[in-house]
Amino acid sequence: AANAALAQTPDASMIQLGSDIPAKWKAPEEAYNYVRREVMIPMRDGVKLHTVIMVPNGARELPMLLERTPYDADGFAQKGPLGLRDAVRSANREWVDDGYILVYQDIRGKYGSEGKYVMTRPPIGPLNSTKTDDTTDAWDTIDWLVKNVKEGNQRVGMIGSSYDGWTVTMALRDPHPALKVAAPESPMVDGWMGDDWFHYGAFRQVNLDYFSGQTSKTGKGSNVPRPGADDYQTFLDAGTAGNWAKQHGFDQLGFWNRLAAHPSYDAFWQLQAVDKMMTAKPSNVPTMWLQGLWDQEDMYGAITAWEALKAKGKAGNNHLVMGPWYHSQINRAAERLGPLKWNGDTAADFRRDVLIPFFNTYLKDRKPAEPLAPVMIFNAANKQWDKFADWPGTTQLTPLYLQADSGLAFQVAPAGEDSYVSDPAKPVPFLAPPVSFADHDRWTTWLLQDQRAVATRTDVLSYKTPVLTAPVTLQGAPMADIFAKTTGTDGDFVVKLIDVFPPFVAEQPEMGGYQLAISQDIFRGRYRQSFEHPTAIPAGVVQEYKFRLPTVNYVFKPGHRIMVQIQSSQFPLYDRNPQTFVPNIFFAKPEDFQKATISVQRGAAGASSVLLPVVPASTALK
Ligand code: PG9
Repeated sequence: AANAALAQTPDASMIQLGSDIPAKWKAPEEAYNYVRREVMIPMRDGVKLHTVIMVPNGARELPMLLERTPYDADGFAQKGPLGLRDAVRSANREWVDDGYILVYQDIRGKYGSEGKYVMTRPPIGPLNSTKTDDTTDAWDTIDWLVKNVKEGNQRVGMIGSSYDGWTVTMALRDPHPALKVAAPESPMVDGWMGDDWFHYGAFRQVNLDYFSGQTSKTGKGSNVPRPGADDYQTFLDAGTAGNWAKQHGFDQLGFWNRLAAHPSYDAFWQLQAVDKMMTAKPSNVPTMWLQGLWDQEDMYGAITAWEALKAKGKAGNNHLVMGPWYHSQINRAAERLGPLKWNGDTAADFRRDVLIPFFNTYLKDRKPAEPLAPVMIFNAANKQWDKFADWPGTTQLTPLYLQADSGLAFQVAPAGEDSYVSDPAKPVPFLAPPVSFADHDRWTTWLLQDQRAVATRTDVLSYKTPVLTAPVTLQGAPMADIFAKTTGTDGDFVVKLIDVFPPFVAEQPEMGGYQLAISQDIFRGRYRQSFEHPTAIPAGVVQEYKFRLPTVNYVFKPGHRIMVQIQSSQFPLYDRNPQTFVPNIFFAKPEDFQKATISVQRGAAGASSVLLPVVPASTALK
């Protein structure tokens, strides 16, 4: 029988003439509840930007939610799922439920878009000699959208976190009339002062992988390969960030070269600081500035931009929201943050109950059920949102002074000092080694780790109050005000404001004695007199280091203690200060790295303190 089958003459249905791949394949679309359009939107200079538009079936007169991203628009709007809810990223599901057209665009020079990529492209002007920037690109995009998306209602809202939050801020510099509302989430606002690249001049080495990932290719580049699993050792062996960059071919990367040539707050940084641009031309678009209270990447931007607009009289339409979130957690599940647990998903609830109603007010003429408070800041001690008519709760700061014997009190201490040796060969780890920058869970929660991990080191000073018998409520930004001398000619100061939990916490035993930093930052000593013009620290002479710490809305409860920790490194997140003044720390030589004895002053010689925004009673709205 087998032989008989072989002998059979094949008929025409058995033979493929030509290719098995049709010249043009069209997948049936009936089963989808949306249409996915990919378009190339022309900008004023002819460059076309790749844009994905997700339109629900049957849409009529719907607003558009626009996100401009350097992180691959295709990835925000998958091709597979039949339902729009599943095709968009999870944070956008509530928007789909509410009835929105979702638009994702690759910014110039990234992924599917034409043109040249420039890192957080400065605005047209002294740093950008072309005729386009992310303000004109947003304008041209919105103009095209309102003219070409027939299912739209001629109104656009812009949203996005981090880099995508920065693209929102750039659109606000000269908003298209159809841009009716905006939400920059954890936007990068000032890369030198306190967002991604530096904090008060201390360089964040975690970004070295970002530079190669983002600027070695139009698509996604890779992280730099490592010689071992522990980034503490890797970066110690590299010596300086400059060395490390050189070893890994970074001299080919334009942005790294510009950043490394501008370690101080010169015109390069000042002319691209978004809050400064906002002050020059404040926007009237209703805007909700959002960020996390433990935002490990862009802690500085949202509140600073909100303050800049407020100072320009933009109060009515200018909202501030600080949630119990790590960086961009507003777009993820947020039932907890590190060891802290909340009642429900603080991000999803917020998106549904506050953010979307805010957008609907301007895009759908739908009033929110309750009027929106100008300021909403989560109180992590009480596990609740507090609403405020204004912020901060007080502009009066109360000094909490360092005392002898590791004490901390609201009275000035008698004169004295506490010394430690800061050794660049053994910097204080920002996370207990082994540490990997690629470990997402540890990276997103490092600001909340138990500071007992470093409290026993001899190069970390810890001061604490007695056990509190009454609550101490803070509503605003604390300031570190440290008087210190050093045997070196440069040096860093890290100051942490910490809530020390009671020794036993019955409802969560792992929190017994926990040292939770509620606000912390680093300051590079050479910038104590000027961010633009660094100066050597005179060895052995007391100097003042005064800098603002991240904003808090917090209650130290009875039974807890307030703690302040001071140290001179947080490695490998921040590059090491050689403690010898050199023109550019990126290119310090091995011999520049020297031990230094730091003597922190108390009392008459310099009353070191942390200035606290203490309020006698909460100013939150009832
Ligand atoms: N924090 C990231 C970033 C923002 C802006 C510039 C560079 C990096 C981000 O999450 O997008």
